[in-house]
Amino acid sequence: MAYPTANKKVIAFVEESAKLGCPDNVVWIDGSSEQLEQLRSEACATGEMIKLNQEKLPGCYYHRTAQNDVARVEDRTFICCREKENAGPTNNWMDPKEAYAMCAEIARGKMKGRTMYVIPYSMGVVGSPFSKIGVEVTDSIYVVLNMAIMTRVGNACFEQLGPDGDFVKGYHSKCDIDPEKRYIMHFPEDDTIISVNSGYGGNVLLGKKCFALRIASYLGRKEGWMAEHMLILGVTYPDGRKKYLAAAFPSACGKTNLAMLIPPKHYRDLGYKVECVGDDIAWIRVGEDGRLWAVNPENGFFGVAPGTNEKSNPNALAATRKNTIFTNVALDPSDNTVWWEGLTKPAPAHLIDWLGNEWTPDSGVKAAHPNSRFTAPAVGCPCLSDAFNSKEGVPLDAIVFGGRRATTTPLCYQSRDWDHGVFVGSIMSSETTAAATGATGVLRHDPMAMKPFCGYDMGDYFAHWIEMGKKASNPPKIFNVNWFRQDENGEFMWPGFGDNMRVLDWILKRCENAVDARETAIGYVPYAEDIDLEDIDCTKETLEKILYVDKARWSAEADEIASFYKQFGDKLPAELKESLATLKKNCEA
Ligand code: GTP
Ligand code: SPV
Ligand code: MN
Repeated sequence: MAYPTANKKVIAFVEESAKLGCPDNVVWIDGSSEQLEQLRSEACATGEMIKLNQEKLPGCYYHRTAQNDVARVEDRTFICCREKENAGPTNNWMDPKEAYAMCAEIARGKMKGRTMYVIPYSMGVVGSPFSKIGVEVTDSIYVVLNMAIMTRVGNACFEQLGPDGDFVKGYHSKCDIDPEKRYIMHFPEDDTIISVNSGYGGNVLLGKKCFALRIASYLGRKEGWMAEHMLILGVTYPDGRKKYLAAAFPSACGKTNLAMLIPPKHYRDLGYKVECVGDDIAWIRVGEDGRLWAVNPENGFFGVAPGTNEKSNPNALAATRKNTIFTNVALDPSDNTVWWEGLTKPAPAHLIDWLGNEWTPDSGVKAAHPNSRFTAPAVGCPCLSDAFNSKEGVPLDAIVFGGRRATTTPLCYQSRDWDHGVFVGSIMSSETTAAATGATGVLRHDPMAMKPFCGYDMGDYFAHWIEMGKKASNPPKIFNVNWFRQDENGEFMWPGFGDNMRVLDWILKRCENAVDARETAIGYVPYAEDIDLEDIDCTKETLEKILYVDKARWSAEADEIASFYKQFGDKLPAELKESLATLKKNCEA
């Protein structure tokens, strides 16, 4: 057959993949709207997707995954490098030979009766020196349509690749959606990903977590840049100045919401504006000016649906009103639209839940799965930054870490310097969420929000962060935030969402030395009077409580960190050991 590329490595990969999966047909995705429209009709004909109300939700579709396949499977996700040691203590590891053989056995012949689609895609603007090309083969139309939203798909990627360019190979097969044979395997030394027996987001949209974080973090260390689980946002000041920050929060801990925040009214009236560059992933490198520059390699948002509404995140909601795929939310049969918990109050009287069952507010179960998602094109987001398509990205003034902590971690604090900032990122803990399978609400260490996504030894990753700080002559300032402090009744003490602007404001003022701070055992903490409280549902007393640094708690935290750090052995950078010793000492002083 005639191929849309002369790249022999691509052709060999596709031929090999077809030999393994034995599909009835092979279809090359060219990125044209005709071809995608054809696939949408096909998916609707088989029931794989449902076309929603095209007047209210033009271009929108609905999909349900299998009941056992609703989130990332961290226990079945592996880094398959030749030396076990290089995967580090926080990753699952399998010998690559063994992993290839196991996957081949599982996937062999499983595309029989199906079509194999070949998706050429670019992570980052096609043609940018910082972008990278991937080719994913898949037996799922749902994956093709999602990839066409989340990445830049089409023949332009082959042009970019040329006759002998290298790319990241991704093999995805739904196989039988057998949870016992579900594996998400990464071969960083071979630029290869294999995903079998799943049809859910992060497990199968291989450009996202698998490539843009796990493989890319490995490449970044080799090539001197960073791939991070971070949103990127820009703040425009009344005088027209623009500042950018990137923030790493674990899955379902507020990245999409912060990236698209709408400032409180009095900020808007003054002319403040927040713009979204990215909501999940940042690729960061040192610019010629010695600053860190960030691009968002994605082209869409794979966002958490529950809790998204006109008040919490109108920008995300607006993005989902057109050309969006909804996964595992509820259907409203009265007008063929979608619903999820928190969208409207009260809930509609009758729905079809994410499992396909009749649902009423008295059903006693959630109508939408807690990890139900929307896949929305970035261009649909009203606050999308002009810098979204910029090849060089944006220069970072601040990096912000943050987790879901009911206690201990204050609303905000600043690290003393870059190395201490790396320490602050490395000691992140957060309560688990529905974004991954397993229990939710369990506190666990999640350094830089990368525990599930670092493609190599986390100790080496910390060292790479320290190294990047040395390479950048003018690196961003590093902060930590916590929107999730709870009172005795388990209620959130900080209103969050748009009001987080007040904390961003303090952070950016700190970056220009425009506001003072209190030096504490853990770093610089805001004085309560420096956090804007105009028109907010939070008293100064509450603010003081969530800014308080409890030395006894932090002393216990330091002991906990020491035992977490043990597993990294010699790989733990001396700078982090020192910061830990300082923390312990400060807490005892
Ligand atoms: P992933 O897409 O999984 O990486 O998640 P994310 O980090 O983008 O999280 P997202 O913004 O989708 O928010 C996840 C959940 O946190 C939602 O239920 C939000 O309602 C909630 N949330 C986000 N921001 C805040 C906040 O400032 N305060 C509180 N209390 N909840 C928040
Ligand atoms: C996350 O879990 O951090 C996500 C969703 O962004 S997924 O693509 O499934 O990983
Ligand atoms: Mn994420």
